[in-house]
Parts: sequence; structure tokens; C-alpha cells
Amino acid sequence: MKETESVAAPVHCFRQSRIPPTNDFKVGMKLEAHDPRNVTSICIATVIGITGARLRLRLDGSDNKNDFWRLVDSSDIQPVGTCEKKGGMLQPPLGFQMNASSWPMFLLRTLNGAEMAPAAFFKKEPPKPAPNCFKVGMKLEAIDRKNPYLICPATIGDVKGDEVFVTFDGWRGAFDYWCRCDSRDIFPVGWCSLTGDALQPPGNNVSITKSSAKIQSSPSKVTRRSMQSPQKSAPVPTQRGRKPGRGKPPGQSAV
Ligand code: MLY
Repeated sequence: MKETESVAAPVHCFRQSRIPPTNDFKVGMKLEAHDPRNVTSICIATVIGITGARLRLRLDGSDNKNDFWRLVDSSDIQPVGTCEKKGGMLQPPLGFQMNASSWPMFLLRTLNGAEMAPAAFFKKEPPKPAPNCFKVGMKLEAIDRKNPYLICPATIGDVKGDEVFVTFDGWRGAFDYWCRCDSRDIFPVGWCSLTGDALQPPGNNVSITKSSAKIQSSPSKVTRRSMQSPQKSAPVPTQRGRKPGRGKPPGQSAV
């Protein structure tokens, strides 16, 4: 950041707590979670792993190919019993591996003798930040949505209304995405060092030129990058590479 004279997005732009929540969960604990593939249903999930302020979760009755990650202060998770208390019914996950009729018995068995995560482990979701205050060029740490266990160095590539375009430093654009400015998938610079999560190194396609990092006064079309741009096969410089003062065209990116 120093070398490129880049500017970190201010912490108040993010929907994250200033001091990351403590992660008291243990592997094996059970909780309730919204099914990411069917968000209206609430399922039983097991903590499969712990990474910084996040939990690696697997829905009971699901396979091991659909694990997902949630912050301990995510509103998507809650203590076992919450759903019933609110008059709801726990649902089998999408892709429940058994016959649907065996769900009630499966539910009893999966909860019997299980270690439930205590209510105190669940932290309150931070409030939504004020209007979108991100600017093009600002640095952040962001979840790679194609590899959601990874948190990576990123730059705001564009801003439009309540949305920001997250571009991954050193990659060709294949991982970039638009998200709401209050997304829980984006973090201020320094987040990983505070939570102990591993911040990924940038990809190979980095240009360390000062001009590449200056905040631009107004977001323009030039800064917008294609979301389709393939990682490997781009023979011509990307829009990013073509911009004046951005250094030489990017080389072959690592995959
Ligand atoms: N090489 C792997 C992982 C790429 C991760 C890119 N992120 C960090 C932006 C793949 O191509 O899937």
C-alpha cells in the first residue's frame, strides 16, 4: 500500500464491527443457519472449521460439497431452538441426502447428544453503514466468492448507487464482482491481521505504479472492467492495462 500510495477504504464504509468479534465457537458445535441455496429455510448446521471471525459450516443431512462460511456476527446464524421459539420449523437442507419422510427422525438423531453453540457465542450484526462512501481506487480485503474460504487484497473498481465493484489485486477480473456496499463479504484493510484469518497474497498480475492506485475523482467507464474477462486467454491488454500510466500490460496470470 505504501509503495503504491494507495488509500484504504475508511472503516465506517463497511458493515463490519471496528473491533472484529471474538470467535468462541468450537468444531463440532451445532447451530441454526439459513440454507444458502434456499434462504427461506432454516436448517441445522455443524461447525466444520474456524477461520478468523468466521465459521465453516455444513448443513446436517447435506453433502460435504456445499460448505459455506459465515461471520460469528452474521444474521444468517442463530442458536439451536431459535427457529422453534419463533414458531418456525426446521427444514431439511436443499439436496437432503435421505428420503424426505425420514427428516423428522433424522432431525431428532442429529440433535440428540449434540453440543449446541451457546447463545453468547453469536454476536449482534453491526448496523448498516450510512450511504455508500466507497471511492474508486480504495483498497480493501474481500472474500473471493468463487473460493469463499479466501480473503484477498482488493480494490474498488467502480461505484454505482449502493453497489461497489470489487476487483482482486493481481488477477485478471475473473473473480471480480458487484456487491452492495453493506455486504458482509468485504472488510477494511487490516481485518485479517486482526482476526488471524489468512490474507491471500495478490495474484501475479500486479503493477506497482503509483498512478495505478490514486483515487480517481469520478468513476468513469474506463475503470469498469468486464466481469466476463477470462483469466488466462486474454491476449490483448485489459482495460486496466490500457489505461495511461498503469504500467506495462499484465503478464500471464497464475491460476
Ligand atoms: N487458482 C485457483 C484459486 C484462485 C484464487 C483467486 N482469488 C484469490 C482471487 C482457481 O483458479 O480457482
